Amino acid sequence: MAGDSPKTPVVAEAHEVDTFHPPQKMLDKHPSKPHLANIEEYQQLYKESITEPKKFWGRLARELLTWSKDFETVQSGSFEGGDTAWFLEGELNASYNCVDRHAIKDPNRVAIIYEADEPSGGRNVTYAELLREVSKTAYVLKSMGVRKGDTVAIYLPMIPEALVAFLACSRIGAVHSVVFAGFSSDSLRDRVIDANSKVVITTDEGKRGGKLIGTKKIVDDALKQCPDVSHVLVYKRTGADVPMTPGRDYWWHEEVDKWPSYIAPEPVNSEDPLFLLYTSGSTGKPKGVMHTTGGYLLGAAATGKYVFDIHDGDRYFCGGDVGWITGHTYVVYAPLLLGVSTVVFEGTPAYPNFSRYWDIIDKHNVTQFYVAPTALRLLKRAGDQFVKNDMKHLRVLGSVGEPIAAEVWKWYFEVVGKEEAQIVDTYWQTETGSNVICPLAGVTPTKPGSASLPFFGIEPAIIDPVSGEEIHGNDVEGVLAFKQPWPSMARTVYGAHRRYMDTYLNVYKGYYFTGDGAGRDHEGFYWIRGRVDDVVNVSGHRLSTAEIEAALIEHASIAEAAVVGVADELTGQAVNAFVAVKDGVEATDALRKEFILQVRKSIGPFAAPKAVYIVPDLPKTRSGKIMRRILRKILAGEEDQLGDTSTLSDPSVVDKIIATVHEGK
Ligand code: 6R9
Repeated sequence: MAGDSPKTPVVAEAHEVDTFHPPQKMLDKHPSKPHLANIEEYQQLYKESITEPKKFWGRLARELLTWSKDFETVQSGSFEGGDTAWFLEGELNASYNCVDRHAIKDPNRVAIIYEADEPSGGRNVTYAELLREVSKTAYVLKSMGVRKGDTVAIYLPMIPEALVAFLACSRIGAVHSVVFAGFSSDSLRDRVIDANSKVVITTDEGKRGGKLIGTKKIVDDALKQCPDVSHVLVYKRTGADVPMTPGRDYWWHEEVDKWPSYIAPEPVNSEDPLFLLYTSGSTGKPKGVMHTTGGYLLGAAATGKYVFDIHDGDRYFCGGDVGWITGHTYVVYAPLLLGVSTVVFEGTPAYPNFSRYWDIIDKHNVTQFYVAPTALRLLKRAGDQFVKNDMKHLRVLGSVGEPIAAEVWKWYFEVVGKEEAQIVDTYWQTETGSNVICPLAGVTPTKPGSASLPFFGIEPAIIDPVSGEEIHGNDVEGVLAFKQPWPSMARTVYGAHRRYMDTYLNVYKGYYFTGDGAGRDHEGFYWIRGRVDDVVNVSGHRLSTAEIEAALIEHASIAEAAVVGVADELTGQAVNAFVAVKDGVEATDALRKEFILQVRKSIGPFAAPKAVYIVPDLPKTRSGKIMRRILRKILAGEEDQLGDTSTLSDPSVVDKIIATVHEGK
């Protein structure tokens, strides 16, 4: 396969989809060669990973990670028992694996390429410097009373100190719980309380797209209702004058100055938690997804190596934020575990102009770039004149977080990659820890819009949602599940194991349920269709409609709310809210603005509804269930396909809602 020219259509007839092979030019500029010789080698290894997972993962775990104590049991437990464990007797330390082993070998190698919001403001951090920073910060956390197993909340923008904070926690066996710095104070409060975090790490302010973000102020507001937080560590990013609470708030630069540059890493058990990360599900309350150390790190390292074709000396740039799983696994863990340079970009793709990503790729000779299609849609729309850069070192262009439309895929390949880099559309979730359905760069042929084939150890199943039975063979559609445990799967929802079981493992017995619909085509390629639950995906951000409804209902004027996702050209999906106001409340533009503000305040600006429709009532069944399907159809302009509305308690509300939507308010 490798070596064929790109764009070779190998499928014709009923399936008019082009298949793209790894471009010859990508292989020509390769520093050596891809880790696997060809697709046959993938197939052979894949087979071993499914039929002999213990042999396969035991070998990879010893090859890619450094263990202070070797494991004996590669895997134990089952989906049914909800007790999957990997590398049981093994002990290791995440920060040792990400930092020390590279700092010892090659101290001057660049670990972090920091690209600040202002193009002139960045700097590099070597592995030796990173080791010193991580050690000092680990000491600071210890001095604040953080012990092995304790949780530390991180509310930081995209700066090198975010990575230092992650690694400082893991160095002493503490659990990081990162909260995306776009979340409001209410959301931060809920996550700090749920995770029992006693220490919070933040900045005075953040800087993004030329705008300042009052991170410390948001933390102060959140902590008014978090009496158990004893310490706040504040990194001075902008020098803004922010209030410091004596005895609780400490400046990062003053604290790290007190401690030595080396602290020994604390070995933890493979199954000790590494982090919590909150994500949205179909119910209102976000879930604290828990990942453990050995298995998660192995997933990150293995996908970094094989999916992104990472080699020594590469410069890897993932545009995701460390506040989401993509940033955890592919800004921090995968590149650092493999000892390459990771770009930490503080800004936005549109500042100071739409060339920013491409300028960064040129400036740092980036070899792999990874971003969500929402950013690509924005940049494609801005125009090709912004993509004048050579970017001649690029070998891999990754896509993540939502389906990528074929025309965006082709633009990425042709205009950004100049047909010299391979596109890898990677499907995965917060819960899977690392890529699960994805091509291997340099090896797997791809089709625009398909996430292609399963990663090692992932055995996908397409299930008929009506019968609950697995549908075998190709050319099938259904919901996507996995048949056997893999190392980086989430182990629980923090403090809510029952919820974990009910959401992922009890839906179809013996399977892990993803919550996504998918098809498997005639060649066994997977096509992800999107969520089948009440989760919407706005600009690659995962939001729960129930969570937004709960936020709206907090407003004194709202009686009831129903939120649906609608297709949006730029953001993939957009949030639309229908609200029924209380008696006597008048529908005004000012009120609509207040409702939007309510969501921004309660969750964060990224969850704000794009449209709010104030309607006399919501379409409900006689038992009171809101028929969101009808709202979706109305928004899609499919009013003639509403189906049977006679079961509604008041069918006449439908016409009123249609009139409101047509009016645009
Ligand atoms: C990594 C991440 C997970 C949900 C997932 C699915 C959607 C992710 C995708 C994709 C189509 C892809 N998703 N990658 N859909 N193609 N390549 O995004 O994690 O925030 O937990 O979201 O995102 O719907 O279930 P997370």
